[in-house]
Amino acid sequence: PAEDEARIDEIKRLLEANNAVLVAHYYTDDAIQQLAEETGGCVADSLEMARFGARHEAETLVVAGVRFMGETAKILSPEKRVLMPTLEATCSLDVGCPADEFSAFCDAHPERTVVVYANTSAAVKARADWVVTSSIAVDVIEHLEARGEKILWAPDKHLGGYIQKRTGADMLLWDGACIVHEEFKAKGVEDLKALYPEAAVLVHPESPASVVELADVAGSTSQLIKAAKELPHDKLIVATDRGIFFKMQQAVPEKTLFEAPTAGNGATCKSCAHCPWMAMNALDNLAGALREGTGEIHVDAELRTRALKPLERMLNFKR
Ligand code: CIZ
Ligand code: SF4
Repeated sequence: PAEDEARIDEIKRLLEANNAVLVAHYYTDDAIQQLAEETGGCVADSLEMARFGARHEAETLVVAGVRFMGETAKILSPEKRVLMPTLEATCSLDVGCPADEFSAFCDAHPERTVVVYANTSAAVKARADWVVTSSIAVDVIEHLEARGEKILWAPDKHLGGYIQKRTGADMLLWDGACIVHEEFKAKGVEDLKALYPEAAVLVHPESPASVVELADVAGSTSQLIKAAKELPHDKLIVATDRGIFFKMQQAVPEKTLFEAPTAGNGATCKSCAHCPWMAMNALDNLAGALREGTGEIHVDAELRTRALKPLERMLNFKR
């Protein structure tokens, strides 16, 4: 629509005028991902978003995603201004892991190495020995397991259980879940697979174990896009936020992508398989943030120093 065109032009002008770069997550709207691509920004998972933002020489980072992604950017680049289209965009994993309760849980298990998923607040990261994203989690836990360490893992129990199975590590799990991935149903995937037996099943391990078990490939968003390219299959059933279809379809224009069902009867619904918080990022509030400097992320200096350590461990980790 013409309205969107005008907004897009305005955002392009504002990015330039502010020496700003747009960093967008795979789960944001197509229009935002496309804008990030067209303006020299990046579209990525949270690990690559963090790396890109930290390396880029722009004075302002505009992070289209959810709150923890903006916080991570600020922790890694305190000298940069970090803006988000909205500060209301949170994550059920972050909300379900309050820092005080989490800290008490850690205190009760002092012998365990604390590994937290990136989808957490700065305060929770500050209590951790390691931060990991889903693209690096298995490698880091394998490394810690080989050193004989016992793990305390938070907050995603499905991802934690998956890593535990993959690595055999001794992991104590916090009871959190992603409201988007938790809705995928094994029965729905099986029914769809019965219709398209030649299709491969790609699953993000924030999904329940019963769904991950049906996967030809389980992995992070970036790993699933890579798998879409490498697998010989022409049809792919994909269990992760449908926002990923923008980049995945670009990567495999000739393949047919199916959204994994969030109901046992094979039906999908409009609000399922799409994160309501990612969906809060829009052209309007993105333009507004740049125009008015709203949605700026601040992280307390002392908290930042503590949260930086486990984040840097992740960024410096080599297999
Ligand atoms: O589900 C999420 O929020 C993901 C996949 C984040 C990430 O690591 O990119
Ligand atoms: Fe959090 Fe799930 Fe949304 Fe990702 S998709 S931001 S894990 S609620």
